[in-house]
Amino acid sequence: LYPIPEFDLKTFNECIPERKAIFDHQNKEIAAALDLLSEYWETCQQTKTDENRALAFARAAAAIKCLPFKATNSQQLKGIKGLGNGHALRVATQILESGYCPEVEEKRNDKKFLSLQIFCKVYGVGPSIAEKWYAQGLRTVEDVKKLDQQDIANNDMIAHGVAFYDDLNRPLLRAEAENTYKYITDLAKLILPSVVTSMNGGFLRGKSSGHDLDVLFSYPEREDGDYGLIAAVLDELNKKGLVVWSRATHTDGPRKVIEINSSPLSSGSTKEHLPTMMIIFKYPLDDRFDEFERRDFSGERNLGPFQLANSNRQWRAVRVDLVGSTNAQYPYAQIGWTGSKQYNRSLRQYAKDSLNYSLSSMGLHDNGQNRWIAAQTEQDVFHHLKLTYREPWERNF
Ligand code: DCP
Ligand code: MG
Repeated sequence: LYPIPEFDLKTFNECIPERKAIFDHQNKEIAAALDLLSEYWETCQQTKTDENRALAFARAAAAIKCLPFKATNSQQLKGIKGLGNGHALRVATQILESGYCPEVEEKRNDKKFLSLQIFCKVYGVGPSIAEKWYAQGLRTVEDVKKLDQQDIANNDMIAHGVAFYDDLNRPLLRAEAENTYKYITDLAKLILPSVVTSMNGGFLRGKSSGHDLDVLFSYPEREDGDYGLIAAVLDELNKKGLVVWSRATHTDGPRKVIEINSSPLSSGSTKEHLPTMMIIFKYPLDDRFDEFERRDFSGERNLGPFQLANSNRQWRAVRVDLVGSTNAQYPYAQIGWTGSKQYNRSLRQYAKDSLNYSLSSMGLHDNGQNRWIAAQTEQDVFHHLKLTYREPWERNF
């Protein structure tokens, strides 16, 4: 009926991580509608079924983002793996036919969803705390700020998330991210000259703004793991008074060296086991670190998050994640921390289903042969996975 030249549905459906999605794809309205439904079910999840709905709509949105043509008729969307022939296709059809999907608009304006959405934008808050706050009668960030800080004071992450809500929800611009990246990696190179660094996450995929800066470090393998590099970088930043808040994960004790015959990786979360430092960082309002880092911040040291947020400050709070990997882990860590989240999911699912491999940010494990597979570069990883290499900006699922 509406044949699409050079689009072969069979090839498109064969292998999902063979697909490409650039940030500026051609079907934004449909993808946005499906992404909203995914966000709705993720935010309002009460049951495992809701969580699965969120995943299904995220998969459907990803399929749409990968289409190499602008859809004009729903006939063109039939039989697409990931989109399916049910609920998501009906939503896509309505958007195509009338530019409007009543279900999407109803959910977008749902009062409870709007509140939960605001709560989930508080750093450190997920669907379960959001639901709890809603049940307590809270509706807005102002309501949360008014909590006599009992509820939030015993979680310093959330306390900072609330206090710096406006700062942390202002998009981080690429120039600001690059500026911060340079400042932090220059410091790291003074500590360990052989360190290799990259700016990963959404910026590497070509986004012009993001919610945080993701910095990945790579260093030679050593018995005691990570040279303490991430902690040493944090120390330096702390000495200069540039850290508002930080929390380390996965830095307890020497990490296991990747070795042949060690136990298979779990195929769960993406960020497992790599030492990570989550930071709320002071970014100079005038974008200039040279003068800024010489300032005396000692007066700010003993202020609580709310006092600090309301003080007369010359900086904006910005989220930075520092992630460490050994040189052997680096190609895998790069893929894991480049994302997108949905791209990683499809890659891991494919590795498991088609090759019986477990893929994570730490490495690739052949479960059949019970061995780890080494890689020097991201290209090697794609080769091991029997996939065509995709550039980071083609991974915007
Ligand atoms: N990641 C993942 N699974 C998660 C969270 C993250 O695979 N649950 C990976 C993919 C992300 C990367 O880590 O691209 C960085 O995480 P961010 O949350 O910073 O996501 P982005 O950088 O992609 O987006 P943003 O612009 O919001 O920072
Ligand atoms: Mg990011």
